[in-house]
Order: sequence, then C-alpha cells, then structure tokens
Amino acid sequence: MKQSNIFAAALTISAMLLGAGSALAGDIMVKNAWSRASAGMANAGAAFMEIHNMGKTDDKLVSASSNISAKGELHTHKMDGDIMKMRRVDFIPVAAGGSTELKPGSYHVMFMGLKNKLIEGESFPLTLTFEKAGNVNLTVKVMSPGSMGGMGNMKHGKMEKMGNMNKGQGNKKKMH
Ligand SMILES: [Cu+2]
Repeated sequence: MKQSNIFAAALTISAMLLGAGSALAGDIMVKNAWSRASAGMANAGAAFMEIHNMGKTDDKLVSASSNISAKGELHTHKMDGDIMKMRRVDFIPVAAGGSTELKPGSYHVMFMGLKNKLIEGESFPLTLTFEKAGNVNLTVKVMSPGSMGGMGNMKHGKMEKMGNMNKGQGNKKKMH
C-alpha cells in the first residue's frame, strides 16, 4: 500500500467515526467543512467550516493547504465604506472552550490558483495547521455555487438569517 493510500484510508476511517466533514486533532474539532462549486472562470475558491476548541487554552488557525490549489490563505471580510472587501489575516483565533465559524462574508480559507474547477458533489482534502493542536486533516465537500451552507446541525433561525444575507450578497463577488 502506498503512503498516499494509507493516508486516504485513514482519512476515510476518521470521517466515518466522526461523521461527514468532521476531523479531530488534539483539542480541536472541525465540523461541516464545505466549499462552493466554481462558477465560470474563477481560479480561486473558498472553504467554510466550524472550528471547536475543546481545550483550556486559546488556539489559532495559522495556515491551510490543499492539493487543489497552488496556495491556501486565511481571509476575512471587512466593510470598506459600503463595500465588503476580503483581507488576508495571519491567523484565525479559536478561544478555549469556544468555537469560530468560517462562513460566507466572514472568515474563510481561500484557495489561490485552483488547479481544477471545484465540482458540486465532489470533495477534496484540506490540511489546517493550528499553533497548538498542529495539523488537522479533513475533507471538504463541494456544494452548489450559490450555497450558503446549512449542512448538518444548523438551527432553523440561523438558516433564515443566512437566507437573508444571501439576497443581500447578490451583486458582490460570486465566489464569496
Ligand atoms: Cu478570500
């Protein structure tokens, strides 16, 4: 068995144990990782997820990488006057005993220089590196181009709020 096959098998087994889209390392648990299918000629993509810190010390997501793109960056969105702009950040904080949600219009993992289009229904591997917990290997599910998430255990009220957000985002950049 090649190294890469062993790695893939380990990923599959941990995905089965934790439920789809979940991964665990140290005190960090990542849930509901998803991305959007590429629209048009976009050569960048973004991934969103929930990061839970079950430990007693604050942690930080410091980098992200995947074989789907030349580069992975950590981004957030900030209002610049009336315009929502993306900005690169050095890290994404995850407080002790808390969680941070990476979602459209907020924190996200950005893939620069996509090697292939992201296709709805497919999935790809992602490695997140945390300052304390180290590497977390997970699988990101590709949703439809207009998706705002809502996989798994999202509450109803939150879905409605996200639906409204979606309308408001109509003329902003498609990939976010
Ligand atoms: Cu971005």
